[in-house]
Parts: sequence; structure tokens; C-alpha cells
Amino acid sequence: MLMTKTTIYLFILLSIATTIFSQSEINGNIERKNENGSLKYWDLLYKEGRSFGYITSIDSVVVQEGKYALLIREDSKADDKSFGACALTILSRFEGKNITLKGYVKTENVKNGWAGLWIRINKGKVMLEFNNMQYEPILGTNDWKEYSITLPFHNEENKILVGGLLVGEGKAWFDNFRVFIDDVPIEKVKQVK
Ligand SMILES: [Ca+2]
Repeated sequence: MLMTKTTIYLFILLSIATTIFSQSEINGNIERKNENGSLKYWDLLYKEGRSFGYITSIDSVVVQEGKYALLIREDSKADDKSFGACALTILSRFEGKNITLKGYVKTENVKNGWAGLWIRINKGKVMLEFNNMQYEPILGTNDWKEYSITLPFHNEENKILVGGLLVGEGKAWFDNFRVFIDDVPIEKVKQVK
């Protein structure tokens, strides 16, 4: 029952994210903070995707590289929960055939769900592509390992959302996200008008 509900929530992982920025950097390595201590360009609790009952925090102890990584875990005080997801939004227009998200994930006792990377491409409010590793789930306890998702790209105005998610129990850490268009780092891909 929980999985059914969760699956529904995941399919409506939503369209409107709050952070829009130019493409010179994406802070995929989780290193740049704003003045208020939040993480630049990131939505740590992706509420527009209807994630709730989980907490995403910046971890300065368990990291894959640099000073910081992201940790998603259950909120023990929450009565109800769907899933936990953090989101990075890239709102730009590029041309290419494929988009790839790479990132490092470490897990602890993940069960009754899964941990994974996710990527979603929207045109307006319409979802063009989506993958959340539901069919390649990360389960149990695993040290840092790199994972990758590749999806077809569409040569039109796109909103690209990427991030990490946790469904079920346990903890999942994420670090060193990188996005590529046809194997070129997205920071180096020229935008088209
Ligand atoms: Ca880092």
C-alpha cells in the first residue's frame, strides 16, 4: 500500500522548482553555500515533488569529496511520509541527443524502498523524460559508489531537474553530481536561443 502510494507520488514528482540560474556552474559537488547557510541552487526538500516525512541535511563528516555531501533520512517525528528528495534545477536550452546524470551515493540500512539518483525533463508542465532508478534500486548498506542515468534529450526549451531520493527506511548520502549533454559537462555546453 505504501509502495503504491509512493509510486504515485513519484510519478507526479512535480514541475515547479524554485531555483533558476545561469549555467556557469551547478554546484553539483555540494560545496557552495548561500549567506544563510543553505546550499546554493538546491532545493533540499523537494516539496513541489510532494516529498515529505524526510529530512535532507548538509553533512560535513560523511562526504565523498570536498567539505560537504547531502544526507536524506526519515523524519522520526513525522506521522506520514512519502519519500525524501533533493532537487537541483537547470533551466536552459541546449542541443544534444542524450543527457546523463552521474553522482555518488552511499547508503545505510536502506529497506522497504530504495535510494537512487533521479532526473526529470519537463517542457512546461509536461514531463518528457523521467528516471528515478526504481528499477535499479540501491538497497542495504553500501560505501560510496558512482551511479549514472542516461535519458534521451529533446532539443527544445527544457527544465532539467536532477537530484537524489530515498524511499522507505535508512539513510542515503549523495555527493558529486555531474550532468552531461552528449558526454560534455553541462557547464561547458553552449546554450542556444
Ligand atoms: Ca562535496
